[in-house]
Amino acid sequence: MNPTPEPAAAAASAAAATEPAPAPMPLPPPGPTAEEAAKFVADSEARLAAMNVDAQRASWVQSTYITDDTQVIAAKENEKLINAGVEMAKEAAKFDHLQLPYDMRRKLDLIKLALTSPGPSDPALTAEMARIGSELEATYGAGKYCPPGKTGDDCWDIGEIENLMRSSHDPQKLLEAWRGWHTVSPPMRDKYTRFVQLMNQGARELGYADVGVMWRSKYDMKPEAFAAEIDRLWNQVKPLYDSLHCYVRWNLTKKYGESVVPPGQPIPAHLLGNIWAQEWGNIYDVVAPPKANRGYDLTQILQKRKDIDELEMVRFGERFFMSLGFAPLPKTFWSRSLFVKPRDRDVVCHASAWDVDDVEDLRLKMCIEKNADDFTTVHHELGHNFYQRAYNTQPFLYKDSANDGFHEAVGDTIALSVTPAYLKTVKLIDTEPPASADIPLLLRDALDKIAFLPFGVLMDKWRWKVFSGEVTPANYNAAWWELRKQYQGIAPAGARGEELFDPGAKYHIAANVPYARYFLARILQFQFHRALCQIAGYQGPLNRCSIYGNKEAGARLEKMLAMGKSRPWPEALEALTGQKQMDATAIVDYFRPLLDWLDQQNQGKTCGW
Ligand code: X8Z
Ligand code: ZN
Repeated sequence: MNPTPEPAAAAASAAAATEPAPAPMPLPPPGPTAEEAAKFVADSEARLAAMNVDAQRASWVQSTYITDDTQVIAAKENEKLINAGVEMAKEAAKFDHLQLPYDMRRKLDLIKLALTSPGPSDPALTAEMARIGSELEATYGAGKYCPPGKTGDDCWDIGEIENLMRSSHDPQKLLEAWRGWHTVSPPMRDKYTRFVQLMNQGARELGYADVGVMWRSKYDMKPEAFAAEIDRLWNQVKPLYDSLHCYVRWNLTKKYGESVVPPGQPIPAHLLGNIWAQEWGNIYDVVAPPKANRGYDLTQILQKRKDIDELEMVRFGERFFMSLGFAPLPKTFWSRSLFVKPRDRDVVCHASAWDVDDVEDLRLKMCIEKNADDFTTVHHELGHNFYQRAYNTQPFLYKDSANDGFHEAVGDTIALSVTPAYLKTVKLIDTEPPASADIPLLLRDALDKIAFLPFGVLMDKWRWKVFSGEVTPANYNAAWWELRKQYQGIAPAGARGEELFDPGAKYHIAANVPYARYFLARILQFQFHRALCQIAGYQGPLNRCSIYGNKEAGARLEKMLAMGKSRPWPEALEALTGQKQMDATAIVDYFRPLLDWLDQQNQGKTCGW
């Protein structure tokens, strides 16, 4: 970054013109040396590794036992980590001018970019930021909606809200649940505003224009190039989304009437089977053609099978990974994880996978329900855990995925192999549905996978604008709904004023987890799936390919996972797929038959919004 000034050399050559040059003296280098850089990297890596374990333990207890005390304890550990992270990032920048061996340079860059919420150098401000961060997540985790006249156990938590959104087709009830959940976030609004100010101050001290630029700098490319990459990929898949939107809206209008779902207008956000309208698979029965038969309904199967409990759902996931050649999860996974919502306390139910000691203390935290969504989510989370274990012999700074989209994509890739043939093999269904079920099956998949894409883009589009100041606290909500309309073609029922804070009703905003990763993962998982199916020698439609039991595919996957973050992500991608670019043609290929079908269905209908 900084050009190396060489004043001493210039002075010496000027002197040579007039008198004989004296014997050159060995000059000390102008800044810190390569040896100092090596020592700094080694010390920092060891220090970060130690602090990280403490912070993870505190955070685990906070998330599985929300009280004022656990919030304070977690905030303090996080504060220590942020202070150290900021100090190290500044120190690391002092070596920018040096030519260094690959690993040292990469690790210094990783140290500079490690933080998600950089704090200001004033310790009081970082303490404030860490406290707010902890409170925001706890507010979300403990969030409940109490219908009029109800208290205590009669109030609805996120699980109950999600269940209602999943199963009810009563627009009034859906709207009440939708509005109810969105009462959880207005108290976050001012705190979030302050949180953004403090993070931005921290990011600026580290040399970034704002924290959004810092987030976008984590992808082995320039931040502008990353933003362009998101747009490129989105434009590749947008036609799929537009077709699905058109088809779904037409069917919702048929179901609820033009006064509820007006043609040519955005779809009301409460009618899509999911509180955030991010995945629509739960309204499959509402929008599927009357005679379509996909052969089975996994939610119904799981609920009927009394021998399958929540833990057994996790065992299905573990067995899948084992069939690929991965070692079983450690015993402590089963004793330390949280699998079901405890009755006696508040926990952060939003699913996550942990690696507390960065070696083998793997854990799952999830309030599992017996339904198809959670069957998929279990695989998603185990993907994180198996990734964590695969890279556990890497040095600490490389104990991460190639980029964060990779971490989110692995378990989903496995879940793509949960095909009818697989379900038959593991005795969840008796007979495989015939080829004629493909369109219904693909439609069910698309309602989750394709519907998610614009949501995956807009979450961080909103935050990037908030961080840059383009969106101010005075128009947080308006900007949110503008993006929801622009990308997703959905709209709230009724006005949503600025006294509300609808973005905060989504976990990743409250908990400050970047979201572009999930969009990348939707693209990558189909690329991984296509490659693994090819490695497995599979020929046939991609939606019928399962790599279950295929050791060759497993070994190839493991090879990429074991690289951790040691190389730039295009190399990891190449190791698995032979491609160096993220490529949306895989998801398009997968859904091709459905696309043709949707286009037929949409003929003569009003599309767009
Ligand atoms: O947050 C998650 C996982 C944990 S990393 C459950 N997901 C995103 C979401 O729920 O919004 C998985 C899909 C997208
Ligand atoms: Zn995840």
